[in-house]
Amino acid sequence: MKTILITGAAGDIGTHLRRELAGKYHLRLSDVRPLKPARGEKFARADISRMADALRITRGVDAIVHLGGYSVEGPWEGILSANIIGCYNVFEAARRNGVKRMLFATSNHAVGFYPRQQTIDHRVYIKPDGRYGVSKVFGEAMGSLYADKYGMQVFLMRIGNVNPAPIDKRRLSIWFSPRDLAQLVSIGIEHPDIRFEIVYGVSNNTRSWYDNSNAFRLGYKPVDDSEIYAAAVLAKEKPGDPIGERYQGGAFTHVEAVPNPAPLPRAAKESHGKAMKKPAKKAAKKVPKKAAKKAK
Ligand code: 15L
Repeated sequence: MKTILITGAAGDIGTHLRRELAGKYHLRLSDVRPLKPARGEKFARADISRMADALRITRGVDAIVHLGGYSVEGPWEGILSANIIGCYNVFEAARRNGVKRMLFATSNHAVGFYPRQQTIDHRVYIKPDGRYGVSKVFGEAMGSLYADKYGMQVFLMRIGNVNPAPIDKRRLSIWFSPRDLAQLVSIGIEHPDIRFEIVYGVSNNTRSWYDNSNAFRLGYKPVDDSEIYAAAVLAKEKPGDPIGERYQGGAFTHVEAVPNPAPLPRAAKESHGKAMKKPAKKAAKKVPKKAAKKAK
């Protein structure tokens, strides 16, 4: 049985993946947050923005499913540390530890500025829709470099939205059911001929914006289609967000319009769901000059 490291294992995708892959692989998990491992799993708490941590968690594994990082649009500092420095560290640590195969969770937001009328495949030019999208493009570039320069076998999954069911109109086009996620990840781990591949991490959605022929060529046969949820989802859909409606990336395309993308404009918050509702960190309280002098 292969040993697989899942970074960011405490997140939504990691949680679904652990359940779906249980018993199929020896699962090593890492996250910056605490996590209670299930039977057969091993957990190591790690901050991937530190190279020493990245080296520690990538030792002795057959493949890595790199999910760890900042998972929505947000302040540059957070994205820089988790998705640029952290992503670099995971690839580089994997190389130093001789890990042959890397599955990287890139995102639909690496190409989110394509209009919804256009069907795109794995060969289109990148069109990131924010800082987060740019960070995912960075990960894709790392994959390309490490495949070409070091012979790492790299499988890039441009993931849509993983959920037990699609949550809004946009997600009807990019929904990725947990069992289809597990199938695609298994192909990324097992396929004998992976060198460098880009695939879309989505189910077999009738309303899809993707030509996922590269995944199908590698044997992916998604079993779910969001269409069975369409009537219920559309009945609940709130109107509004004309800019987001134009592009595949939805509101991610216009949160850049504000000086600091968190907090977000109302429309963006509504169409991004829970993850983007996190309030921005409050600015540190100013210490009055007198008190500051006293403290010295
Ligand atoms: C992503 O890349 C995010 O990680 C996820 O939280 C969702 O927001 C998803 O995209 C989406 O586009 O729905």
